[in-house]
Amino acid sequence: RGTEIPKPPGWPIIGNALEVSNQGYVKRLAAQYGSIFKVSLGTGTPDRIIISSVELLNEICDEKRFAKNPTAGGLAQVRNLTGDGLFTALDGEENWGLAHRTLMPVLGPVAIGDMFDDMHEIASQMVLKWARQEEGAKITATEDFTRLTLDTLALCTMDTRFNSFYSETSHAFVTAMNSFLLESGNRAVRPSLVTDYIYTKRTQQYAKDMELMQDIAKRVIARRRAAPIRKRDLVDAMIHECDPKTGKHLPEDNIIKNMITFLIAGHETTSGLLSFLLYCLVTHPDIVKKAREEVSAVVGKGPLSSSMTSKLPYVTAVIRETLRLYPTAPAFTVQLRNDLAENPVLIGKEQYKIRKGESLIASLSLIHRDRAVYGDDAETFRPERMLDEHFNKLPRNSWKPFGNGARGCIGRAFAMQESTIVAALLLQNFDFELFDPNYTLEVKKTLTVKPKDFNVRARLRDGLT
Ligand code: MNH
Repeated sequence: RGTEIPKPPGWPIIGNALEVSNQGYVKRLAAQYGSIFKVSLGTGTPDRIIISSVELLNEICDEKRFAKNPTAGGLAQVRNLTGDGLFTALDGEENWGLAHRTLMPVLGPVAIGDMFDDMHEIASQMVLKWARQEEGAKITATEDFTRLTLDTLALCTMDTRFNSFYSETSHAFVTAMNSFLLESGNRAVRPSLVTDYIYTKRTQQYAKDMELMQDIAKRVIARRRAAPIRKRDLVDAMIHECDPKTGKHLPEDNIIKNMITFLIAGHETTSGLLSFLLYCLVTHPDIVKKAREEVSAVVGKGPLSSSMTSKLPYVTAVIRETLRLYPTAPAFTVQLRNDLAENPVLIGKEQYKIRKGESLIASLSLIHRDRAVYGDDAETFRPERMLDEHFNKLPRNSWKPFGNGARGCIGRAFAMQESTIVAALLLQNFDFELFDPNYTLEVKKTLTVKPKDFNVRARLRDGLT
């Protein structure tokens, strides 16, 4: 019963490892083998199944049968640092429930609304920096968005200022994080013997990077313990609140793991989103015109205020459409639930066989371009399709940039508000063009994706600032 999943031929011992270490292998193999295929990373490693259609994604979003599996691929390596923190916790791990219940209220809609002023302040720092640059000068958009999202996350959730806009170089946390994430990705597709015995220098650097991030987190916690400010933010909740269900406090090591989790998960993806958003805008003047009309009508020339962010449906649609074409967390991974009696489970019209222990990777960048749902213009940037009246009618599970269910993104409202503020301010204040008119988009992948070498020029509009 059931159909076996297509699998490209591989080599003895190493399986398809050579192919898989090349960028873009998912797209290439999906074009050849279809919306589900498996690859082997060599003897002793369970096969990876990659899916790229809404029909199959819809099946694996069923939390009764499937659960997040952070023990495969890059995430397994990130666990070296963040362990049972929210993002990398195993399904059902105790501290996940504890942290989830403790932190949901401080990232809910009311709390996010209260963060408006801090978000606006950091966004204004970036606007001023760009406004004070000589007209036509090169703006390294992705780097500045990383400054913005890191500083915003640190200020809003940890009451800490990284002051990244006052430094020419990246913050030490970002440098260590990038080096750590890159190596985590590499370790995931490299035999562990090579990592442990041949690449010893890299392994030492890996340990150093982790230590640096831990030190930064520890310092923030120490400061907050020494001088409690009772700002009801993430750090405050982790230190002082207890879980409403069990009455327990988070253990100290888990607080550190979660702080690092938020510093990483809370800035990298949003920075990528803003970069792709600006790329989509500079390459679509007609869409800039419409979005700007909306911003002019709602915000005008005056300051942006908190209540306006929910009154910009077209800007919201632009953000959603950017996340459809360029989901900056480009994949998530699940496996069959451990407590499931039935094995194998069959999925899809073709009744593909899924066995326990196999990981299923949802390739969002391909799924979000599924023509069965998005039609023949699935590759086109067209925000109209993401206006509420259409968005709310999309088939289930066809737009999943924030992941699925209980393990979906806890920072979704945070990210949406932050990007709405930035998009509105940029549209209000600047005209943009590509720095290099011949720029062609190349996507750079670590664990998240960003446009490679994306730079713009900005011209201040009507002396607004
Ligand atoms: Mn976020 C989980 C995407 C912004 C904190 N996030 C996820 C997942 C996706 C995701 C996808 C699920 C991953 C998986 O199933 O393995 N997140 C995004 C995107 C943006 C984003 C595309 C911005 C755009 N995330 C943010 C922000 C924060 C944050 C901002 C913090 C304020 N995300 C998290 C955390 C988790 C998560 C924490 C883990 C949640 C859990 O498993 O309980």
